[in-house]
Amino acid sequence: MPEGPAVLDQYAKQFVPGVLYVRVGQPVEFRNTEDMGHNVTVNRRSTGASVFDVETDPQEKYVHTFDRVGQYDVLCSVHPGMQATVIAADSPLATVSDEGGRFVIANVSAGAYTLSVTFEGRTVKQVVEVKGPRTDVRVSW
Ligand SMILES: [Cu+2]
Repeated sequence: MPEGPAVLDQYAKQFVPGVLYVRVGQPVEFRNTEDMGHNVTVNRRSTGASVFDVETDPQEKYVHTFDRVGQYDVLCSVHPGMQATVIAADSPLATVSDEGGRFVIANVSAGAYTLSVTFEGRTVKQVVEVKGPRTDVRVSW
């Protein structure tokens, strides 16, 4: 479990970062660090079920701890263009790629794993066999 909360900020009429990976049980601070009122609406992507819906006044924050693995759509009901994704996982073996889609997950023990990759709402899974200190993976999209 990472130390401290994860942070999803509202700044310049955007959620920053656009994709946030958190651990189940890790507090997440939804901050508003600009002088403009916002809202945070979070829905579970798989079902559309509402998780919470709160106003976030300037310089305020709302803390939520996700207790279920899954992907969550984050919206601001005040500004229709504002959106983000929270991915809550119960494993440390997760990361967010760079802009080129490259990623590194360190300290993975040898064995067979199912790699799950999500991009713009679509998820693909493939089996990965980790055998040595470095395993290169190309995701079949
Ligand atoms: Cu907003």
